[in-house]
Amino acid sequence: MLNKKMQDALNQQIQAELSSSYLYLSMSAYCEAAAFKGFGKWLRIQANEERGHALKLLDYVLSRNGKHELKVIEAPQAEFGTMLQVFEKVLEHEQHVTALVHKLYETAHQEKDFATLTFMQWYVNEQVEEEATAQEIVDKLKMIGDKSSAALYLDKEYGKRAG
Ligand code: OFO
Repeated sequence: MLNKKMQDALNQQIQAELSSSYLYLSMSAYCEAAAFKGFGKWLRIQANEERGHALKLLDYVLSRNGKHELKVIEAPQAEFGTMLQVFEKVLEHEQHVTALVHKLYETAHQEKDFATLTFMQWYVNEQVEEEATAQEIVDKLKMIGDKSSAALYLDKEYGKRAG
């Protein structure tokens, strides 16, 4: 059974993951509307992944006989600027999520909740991968500068992401 502190922290993280999903869905729509369909698709898949992260946490809370508490999800912004600015925002957001995941991991450690500690390891690893991927896209977009043909090539490449 989860203690109250751990349960609250996990419910808070469900909200953070759903907020990420909502933010990426907004970014996806923004890219689509700006004719960057590949980045739009990439971000739509990312939005679905974040929702998956939230569901995994929810299932975990339930499996530990905890009480779920779904919180309000604020509306995300709708305008993001250039593609570089879009992905700089993705990177910044992932760094923020990493800090939240680490905080949750730390709480599990303090509470000596070893099951949650083990469960959260997956999220710690996932964040390493997600930050690296976002950083790579930012680096490539910086590299191409304002060459629109290169931007379209990258858009096509990232649009190959499979769900
Ligand atoms: Fe990339 O945020 Fe989920 O964990």
